[in-house]
Parts: sequence; structure tokens; C-alpha cells
Amino acid sequence: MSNERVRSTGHPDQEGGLETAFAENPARAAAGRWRLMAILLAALIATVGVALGYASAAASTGGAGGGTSAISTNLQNTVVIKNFAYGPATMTVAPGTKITVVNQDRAPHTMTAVNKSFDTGTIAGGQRGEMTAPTTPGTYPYICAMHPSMTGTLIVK
Ligand SMILES: [Cu+2]
Repeated sequence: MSNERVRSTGHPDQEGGLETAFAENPARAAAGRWRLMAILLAALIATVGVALGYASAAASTGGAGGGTSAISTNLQNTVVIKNFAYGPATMTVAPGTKITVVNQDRAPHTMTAVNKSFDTGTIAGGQRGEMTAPTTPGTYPYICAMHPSMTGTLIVK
């Protein structure tokens, strides 16, 4: 008990009162301490859990190439639309390749071949679409049907 008193330097009155209460009922004092330890332990586990969560999230982002911009070049057969631009602007795929188009803008976009040989249709902001590359080798310029100033080229060979 004397150890407890020495250790608690912060609020002598409060701690003293608590200590007195504990002294009057040792069983309740022990129960109270266990409950306190359980709460502290739970808080610690929660904190560690959150920290680990952040760590793994950071790790997975890093694994994908360390940034949103890198994702577009790391994922195969994927075109990422961001800031009203296609990335990569020119992509080469095998005939008939299935291509995923990710729209990271808020605005809706399409990926529409100028010669209409492929078209994702409207992809809402934050959504993704799919389209299949033509089976005939060639160079296919494409645009966004809603924003024709957005251009890209799909090369099939
Ligand atoms: Cu668009």
C-alpha cells in the first residue's frame, strides 16, 4: 500500500481517497484493479490493431507500386482515366484482349473507338467498365464520347 502511495504523484487527494476505499474492501479493490487492467489492455489491443491496419494498408499500396499514378502502369490491360486523360494514352494488346477501364474522375467517361469497333459505354465517376479489343490487328484511336478532346490509342497486334 505504501508503494502505491509513493507511485501516485499526480492527484494525491483523489488517489488517497481511492486507496482508502480499496483498503476498506480489499476484495473490491482487487476487482477494481482487474477491471482497470482489462480496459487498458483492450485499449492497447485496439491501438495496435489500428496501427497494424494502417501498416498493411500502406504495404499494399506500396506493393502496387507506391502511389495511385503507378497503378495505371502496373496493372496489365487496364486503362485508368484520371483528370480527363487516359493512362496509358497508348496501349498495345493482343487481339481480343479484355481491357478494364477504371474511371477515377468524378465525371462520367467512355472509351470509344473512333471507328466504333469498341466502346465501354458510359462509366460513371469512380466506377469501372470493360471492353474487348478488336480481333483484327491495327491501330485504333479512341475518344471519350462525352469529352471528345480526350484521346488515346489502342494498338492491337
Ligand atoms: Cu469523358
